[in-house]
Amino acid sequence: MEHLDGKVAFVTGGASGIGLGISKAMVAAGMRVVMADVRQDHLDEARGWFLSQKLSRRVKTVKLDVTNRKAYARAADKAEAAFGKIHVLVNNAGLGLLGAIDKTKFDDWDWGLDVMIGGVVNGILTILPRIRAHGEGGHIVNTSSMAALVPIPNCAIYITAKSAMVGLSECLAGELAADRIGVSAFCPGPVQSNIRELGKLRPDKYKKDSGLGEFEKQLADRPTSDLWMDAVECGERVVRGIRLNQLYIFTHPEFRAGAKERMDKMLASFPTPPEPHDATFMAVSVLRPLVHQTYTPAADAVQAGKEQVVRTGPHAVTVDMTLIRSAYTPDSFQVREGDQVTLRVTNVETIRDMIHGFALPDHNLNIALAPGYTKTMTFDAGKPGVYWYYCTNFCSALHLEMRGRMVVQPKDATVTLTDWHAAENVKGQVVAGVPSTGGSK
Ligand SMILES: NC(=O)c1ccc[n+]([C@@H]2O[C@H](COP(=O)([O-])OP(=O)(O)OC[C@H]3O[C@@H](n4cnc5c(N)ncnc54)[C@H](O)[C@@H]3O)[C@@H](O)[C@H]2O)c1
Ligand SMILES: [Cu+2]
Repeated sequence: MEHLDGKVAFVTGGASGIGLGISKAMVAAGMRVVMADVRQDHLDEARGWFLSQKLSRRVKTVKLDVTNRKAYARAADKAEAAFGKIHVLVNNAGLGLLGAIDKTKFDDWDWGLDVMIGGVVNGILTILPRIRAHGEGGHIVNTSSMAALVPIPNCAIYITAKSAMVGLSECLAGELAADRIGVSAFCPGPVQSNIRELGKLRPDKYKKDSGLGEFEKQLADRPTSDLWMDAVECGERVVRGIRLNQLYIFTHPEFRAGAKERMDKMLASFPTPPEPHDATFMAVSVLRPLVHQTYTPAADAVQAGKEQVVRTGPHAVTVDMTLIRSAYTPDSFQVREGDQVTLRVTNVETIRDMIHGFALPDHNLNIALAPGYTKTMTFDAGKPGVYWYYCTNFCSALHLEMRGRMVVQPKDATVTLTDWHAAENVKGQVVAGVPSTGGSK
């Protein structure tokens, strides 16, 4: 969403820490913001700050526990009553629930997932239909964490919930794009906030079966470091991410290396099966049953030995071509500037998986063709020149031994190039295919 001026945001956990930073940055960008939070003291303090800045008309505070679906609908009603339409939903309310897996108990998991996943689901199901309904587009920000991309031990509940925000955002981004609703997974690193006050937030119903009481006490005493990012600066990045419709909003460049390491590990874990070009590493007995394959040529297939270049009109040429490693037949043909060229190519390989490419630079052609397949392409030979076509596939891509050239003769040229079929071609006769010279070096 490029233009934020006058738009309305609904920010959960919006009265403290990062959520308040986002609210402040949004108001600075001309938006109106509904701050929804479960802590009344945070709401009062936040309202007090906006009052002191003479900006209180631009914000509204609503007490809301995001796990309460009925209350969520009422909060959305209040937001619309105050500001009209909601354009941006920031699912930010969260809990710094850390602790080793052996310490966690069911109430800890239930609380964490109810707020950090359930609360987000409630937000989306409550507010997304309202955003769609006004048709002006919008944006959803789901607060994840760098910890979802660079996982660390001893925070299984937190990482479970925050990883879900990445997947959820990626899924919704594709789904909502057509309605001009952007989605971002917002993954901050350490930011100054009140996240250590976890103990004050735990509702009674999640207290019976908890193993994290000791941890909550320790966390309360943890000082906030000056090294952590300022919450308003963090909020400004969110505003920028909404403007640019960034799928991922990141704040801390120092975590890039860790994220790369994780991604590299994933990529390295994909299976890489051998293909026929790796045959030198295979036992013959494995290979033999694979190499004698036959394909029933389709009706439009070009047969080996029947390649030809035919002028079919004053400005039209048809080229029937075959390809087999490492040669195109013909490996050279000529047309005139302004011709429309119809190229029919058949891969006449009989070895399974022996896929070849055909790329023709400057003519927007780049295909891959499996054995037995035929493809017909039509293009304009609009500019005189010599254009090399080549196989882009693994077999011969590196040293380009599988290649040929198309010569486009200038319109007014009187000189005929001495290519093997050039003269016949210009006279408009049928030219029989000749065997390729293959990888002449
Ligand atoms: N601070 C960081 O370093 C950091 C890093 C990565 C991600 N995050 C995430 O950022 C978000 C904001 O955290 P913060 O650090 O600003 O903490 P914070 O405690 O300062 O703010 C969170 C706010 O959410 C509210 N909240 C908690 N449970 C709620 C509920 N059920 N319903 C409504 N509101 C509720 C709290 O009252 C609080 O005002 C969280 O999702 C957190 O996981 C924080
Ligand atoms: Cu090839």
